[in-house]
Amino acid sequence: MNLDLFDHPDFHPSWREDLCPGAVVLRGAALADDRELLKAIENIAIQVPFQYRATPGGYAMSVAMTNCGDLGWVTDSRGYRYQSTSPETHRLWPAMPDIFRTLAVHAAEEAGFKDFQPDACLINRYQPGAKMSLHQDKDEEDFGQPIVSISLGLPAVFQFGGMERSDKTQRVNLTHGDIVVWGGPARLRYHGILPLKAGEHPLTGQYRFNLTFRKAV
Ligand SMILES: O=C(O)CCC(=O)C(=O)O
Repeated sequence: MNLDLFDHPDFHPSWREDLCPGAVVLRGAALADDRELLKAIENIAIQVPFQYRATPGGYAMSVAMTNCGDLGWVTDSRGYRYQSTSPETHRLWPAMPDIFRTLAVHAAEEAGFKDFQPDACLINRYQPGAKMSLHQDKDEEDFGQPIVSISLGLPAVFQFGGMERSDKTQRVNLTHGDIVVWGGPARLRYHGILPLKAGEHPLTGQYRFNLTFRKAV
């Protein structure tokens, strides 16, 4: 690993909140990079526009998605999966920008997960009313690697539950620049996002963006 590439002097979460063993919110940890992250999202979306996908059961998702990195997460009638190309353009996903990888690796390390090697970054775009139902991230091969999730734009309520869908959930308010990391004993916890409330953010307008980093293979 090239350490220079991963050096990030501005990485200063303002404080950390532990959700449970293996899960932490690093408040404000992406703030110093917010404009660069948003510019990179815009660039990626020009190459591979956001899409509203359908679950294998045929339900339309309210969150629009695109990807960058070696692999992208997609869903359709054939199931949930990672693939190296966009189903729409049939071309490789755009490369993961260095700033994405650097931030994700730093956040994982700060949360206690050394050597995070993300090969997939799902970019979620929420408009008012969009939500993500409680789910587990289990399409990856190695649950030893954590999940790093960056919030930008409008605030959202993150639901963080247990190992069963029916377990009680914590409600965590996520605002612009927050990073959530979960792995180890928390890696398979259910999580989701409640319907986004309308608002206006100075950098993203009526949207919330989320970057979710994972090692898929
Ligand atoms: O938008 C978020 O903060 C969570 C996204 C998420 O849970 C996912 O992409 O699996």
